[in-house]
Amino acid sequence: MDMDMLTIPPSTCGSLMESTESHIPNANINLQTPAGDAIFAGLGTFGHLPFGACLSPITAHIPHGSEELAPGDNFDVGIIGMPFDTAVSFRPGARFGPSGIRHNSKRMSKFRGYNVPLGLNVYESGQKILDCGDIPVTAFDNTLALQQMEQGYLSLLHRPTNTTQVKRRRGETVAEEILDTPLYTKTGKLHPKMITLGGDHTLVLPVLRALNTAYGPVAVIHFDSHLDSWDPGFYGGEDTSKTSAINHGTFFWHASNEGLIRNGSATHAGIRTRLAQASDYDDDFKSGFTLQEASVIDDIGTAGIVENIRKAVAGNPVYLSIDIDVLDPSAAPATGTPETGGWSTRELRKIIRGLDGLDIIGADIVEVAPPYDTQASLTQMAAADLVWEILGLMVKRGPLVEGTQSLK
Ligand SMILES: [Mn+2]
Repeated sequence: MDMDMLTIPPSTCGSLMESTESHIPNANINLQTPAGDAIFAGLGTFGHLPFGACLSPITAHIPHGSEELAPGDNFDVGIIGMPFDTAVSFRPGARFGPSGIRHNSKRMSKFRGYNVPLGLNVYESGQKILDCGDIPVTAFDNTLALQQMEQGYLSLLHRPTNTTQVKRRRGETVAEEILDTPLYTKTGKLHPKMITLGGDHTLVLPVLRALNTAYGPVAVIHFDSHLDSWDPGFYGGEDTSKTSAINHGTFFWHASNEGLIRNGSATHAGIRTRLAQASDYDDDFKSGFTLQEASVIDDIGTAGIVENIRKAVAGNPVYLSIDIDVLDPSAAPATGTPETGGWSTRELRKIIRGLDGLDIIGADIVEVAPPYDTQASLTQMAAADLVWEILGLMVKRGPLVEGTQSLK
């Protein structure tokens, strides 16, 4: 039997025998076990994290800081679901992604929370990590849904962090000075970090719009088999409307045109899509991206891919976006637009850990569509494990203070 399945520690046997002293049968049974919930029990937050009422109620017009935030839980790192999937081109179903990823994160808990490669237990880091639930998103009006996602994200992003004191960093080492203000933020304040559970990939546009209010344009690391920077004139349908122009293949085009991405600091990895024409790569380059195809892993390995990514985003606040279809369909079949020839979960997890030390200020895992998953929930399990790795990176790095670039 796996030790983490124990619900009642052996020491409570004595209490059982003494229960006749109480009027309530078995009153002395200790329900506060070392393992917390049994790993298969619980209400279904990500990794048995506490639920926080961080979204309730959602306030309006937060970007410019003029309004008081509604009462709610403050946190350092939050998990937030965006069950939105009405802007996909092929298979819908990612609206069930947030609940599916949470369900398949059940084996993550404080009791077995130590991440060996990263060398920490996120549950014991001192940072407050909450599962903030899902942003309410309509399935009937994409324009409204985008506004809901942006507003929900803003209301989380502009909450005070739970941690208020931070240490100045010098490169990869931590020195002792205490800083009053983080240098990256437009607001002069610390902002909590969020990991978004998608949802289709379109949600990155409202997220980047929201992040812009705290950080300005950010660097982007994008793992995907597709470019997602297609011109909506081409990819928005024959009679492109304002609504149809924003979809899961065009959101980076919009983000680039809206100035949400730092020039020359965005990078795709894992690309292997068919193109409409060879010049699609040139258009993508104009959107500010560098690119590594999936197959280069055979030539330069995970280390080479990590090195190129780190070079692309060096010294910038980084947004990390993972389309689950970057994985090979053998590892992650349950996604909207699967492409063969992708990476293994081992390779991708190794690459993600290679981002240790970067200032990842937000991340997502998207396009997980549980209706197409295997009986063993392969895709959702892979997604949950990727969230776990990102959580480790964010907690290990700590609150965003000052990048290596500003110390050169
Ligand atoms: Mn994508």
